[in-house]
Amino acid sequence: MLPAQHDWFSEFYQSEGVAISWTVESHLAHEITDYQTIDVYQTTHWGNLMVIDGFVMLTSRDNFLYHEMLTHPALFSHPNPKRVLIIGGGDCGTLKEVLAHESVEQCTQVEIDEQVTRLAEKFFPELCERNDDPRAKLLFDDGLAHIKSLEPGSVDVIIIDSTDPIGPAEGLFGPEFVKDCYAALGPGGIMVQQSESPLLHQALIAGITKNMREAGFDETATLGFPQPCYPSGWWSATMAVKEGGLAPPSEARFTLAKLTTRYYNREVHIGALATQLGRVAR
Ligand code: AG3
Repeated sequence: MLPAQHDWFSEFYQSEGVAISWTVESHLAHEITDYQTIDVYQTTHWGNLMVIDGFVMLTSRDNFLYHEMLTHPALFSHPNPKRVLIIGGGDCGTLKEVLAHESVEQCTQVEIDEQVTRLAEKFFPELCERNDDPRAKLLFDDGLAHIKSLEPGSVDVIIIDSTDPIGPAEGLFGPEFVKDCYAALGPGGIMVQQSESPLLHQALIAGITKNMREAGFDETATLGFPQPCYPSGWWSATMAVKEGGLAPPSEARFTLAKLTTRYYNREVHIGALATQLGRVAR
């Protein structure tokens, strides 16, 4: 039962004429950093809610969908992912999923805003459980500059877990960054990028796909998945492979990985590829 009087947080997604709201118990944090404004709310039904510049980043209740779908299809598309790079991802939910793969020897996370991680440690501790894993390296730096500093061919999988393509994340959606990712990846390397809503952002998805093709990637695929807390409730990840194809894992490989996921599994992976969202977007 809701109290008669309650406060609401709303994300107003003006450009699409839609908003989504949560009833909130309290406003846990409000920080203005060098990059953005971060708020955390305690909601009545969705656990904690993190908001950056008015846009919802995650809730305790449904973030597993996004983090699992951004991570596992990409890692399983590589034959033996050892060196993983996360650009953004400050709440550490993606890092946690990456480290569930035993093949991974090193996972570097490059988040521009340290405060995102500090607030995640405080208000989303379940996502930060693996931050002390010896394979994890947390850097607070500019991802655009970091990628340029890498040895060519030194990474197996790059995951771009960013905000919307405005503000500090804008360059992460541009052609130059995609070319830099291509150079940093070894043969068979995979890049995956959170690519917004298949319903609302088809032009953006088409642009990401075009950038990937033009950078030299052999194959691309856009995987859709539900994400109730984001505009339209339907979200996507766009993957690309440097030399090779984007096949789901064999049953044997999936079973051997012993993942404890809540949404992702091999059939979901196959189904997400079958939706051919990339083709719809083009
Ligand atoms: N990734 C944010 C996706 C953008 C959400 N957009 C919006 N609410 N308008 C968040 C990072 C989670 N690890």
